[in-house]
Amino acid sequence: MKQSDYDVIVVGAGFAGLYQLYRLRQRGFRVKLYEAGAELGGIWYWNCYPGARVDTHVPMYEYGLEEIWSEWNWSERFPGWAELRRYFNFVDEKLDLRRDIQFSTRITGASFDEAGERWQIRTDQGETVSAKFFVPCLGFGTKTFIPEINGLGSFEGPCHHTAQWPQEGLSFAGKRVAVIGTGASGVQVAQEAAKDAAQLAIFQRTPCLALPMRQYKLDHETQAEWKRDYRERYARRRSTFGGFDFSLLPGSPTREEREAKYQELWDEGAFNFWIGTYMDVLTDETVNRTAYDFWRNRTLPRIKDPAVAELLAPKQPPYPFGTKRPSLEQGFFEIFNQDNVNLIDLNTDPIDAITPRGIRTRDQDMEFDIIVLATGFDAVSGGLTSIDMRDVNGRSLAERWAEGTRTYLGMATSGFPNLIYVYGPQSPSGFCNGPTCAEFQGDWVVQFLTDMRDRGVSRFETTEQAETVWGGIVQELAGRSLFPKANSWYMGANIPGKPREMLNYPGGLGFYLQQCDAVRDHDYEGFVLNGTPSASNDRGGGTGFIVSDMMVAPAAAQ
Ligand code: N01
Repeated sequence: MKQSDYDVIVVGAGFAGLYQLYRLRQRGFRVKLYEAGAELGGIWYWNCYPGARVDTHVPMYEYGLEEIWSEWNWSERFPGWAELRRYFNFVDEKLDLRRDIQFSTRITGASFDEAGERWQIRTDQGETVSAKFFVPCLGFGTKTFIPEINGLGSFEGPCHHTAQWPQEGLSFAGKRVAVIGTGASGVQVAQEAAKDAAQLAIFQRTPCLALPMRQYKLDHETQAEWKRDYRERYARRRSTFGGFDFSLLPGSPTREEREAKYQELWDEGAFNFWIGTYMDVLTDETVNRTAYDFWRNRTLPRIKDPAVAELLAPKQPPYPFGTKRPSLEQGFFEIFNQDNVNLIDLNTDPIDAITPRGIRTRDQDMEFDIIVLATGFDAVSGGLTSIDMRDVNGRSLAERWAEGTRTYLGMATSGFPNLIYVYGPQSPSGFCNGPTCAEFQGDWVVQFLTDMRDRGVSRFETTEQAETVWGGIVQELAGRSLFPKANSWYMGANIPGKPREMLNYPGGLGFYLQQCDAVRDHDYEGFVLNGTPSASNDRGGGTGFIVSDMMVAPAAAQ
């Protein structure tokens, strides 16, 4: 067994982890990053299924670091996974990251050694490494979800979850393909399979209210022109709801104004129609219905068979529009007009079993060559709880969160000193563009760790009281929105037995960062440093927070 010591162990070579490595190294920390995949990219290493592409428009889904963007150009408005991998390699070339990364190594467990005030961190390679600070940057989709379906292991052909796709690829050409699940992954993989599969069966439980992506090619001249505004666009991300260069709109427009705005957002494509719309769409069910009807009226004419159209775009909304994350589609609804594609409604014809040759539902016995499980993730918290991480009393994080997630600022948990995570539960995570959070939340973490070191703090820990206050704010904000009305991964509702709770801070990135900065400005209120509560904790340990009005009224920051 090898033993190595670092100032900081970072986990995950996606946007957040690489940013931590880069910035912490600049501050003089001795950092090592561990990555389970064999290459850079995080989610883009694992999700290499046909059709996988980002659904955030250029130039939002990249670092706002001028040394990177000034020299990098994309080929499309929504780049595919292979181009994203090339981007990560370019970032590595520029920032010289690899020398401090150990690939193909999964962190399996960690415990805090009170005497030495260090984390002891175990890997699946039999190593134990020690670090003063432990910074998991796991993203929201580290832990895949595969439902328990009778006979799943008995299928004789290839059967893969979208996030565990074979690195060498798998062609659908001429094959009989089943896709289970119609979230963002299912929509993308189905669009691709429809092109050349002999037969494609799409198993749908809940319709996906997918929006037109409006993809287009990009040339260098266009991007050179755009780059004149990149500094402002990147700075603007900080004050928006989702970390994009647009945000939710305030106000109560007239019916005509609303329709005109919907049309404008619709034509723009990307996520504009979702989180560039009026805020009241996400808080008022009557208003929400106008957005749903707008979506349905434009979607129905694209599907020829009225029975299929009713399944894909039902008269009654399956959930309030936007409360499950929409996918951005490229001809998704048209594939159902093709002879090689059929839709199976799992509500009326549920899966009975997976068989060696295919899938048996209540009414049909179908043969397939390939089964695709596009069934999503134990999102946001599942990555953290799947590490056997122990608190100072020996209890695992999974046990501690069995009844519900408890965090302070979505970054720290009591009983886990010197642990701070990026893009975690109760931070904007699932509502926020990944690279934006990686940088802005990431900068806060880097400053926090730097302050701890420079102040000689060898042990920091948050308090149960601060967690209670923060968790209350997150759930209170969620209660003002329509998000709790959907069985989404935002609510933990896609995983059987997982507590139903809002897993992401729904007040918007702008407000979130204001809260974090206020905590820093109040001597890290809500933390205990070297055994001494922050001088501000007598304000109540976090009770001084402003409650974001992002979901109820126009935010000043907009
Ligand atoms: O997962 P999902 P995803 N039997 O949880 C169905 C990001 N992403 O991988 O809706 C049958 O959204 C489930 O049905 P239901 C993005 O943030 C981004 O697609 O629960 N079906 C649903 O249809 C996204 O939101 C991109 O009723 C079952 C599907 O499986 C997030 O990842 C691309 C089932 C799961 O959908 C997750 O998306 C891809 C069962 N037992 C993903 N269990 C980009 O473009 C679940 N389902 C950047």
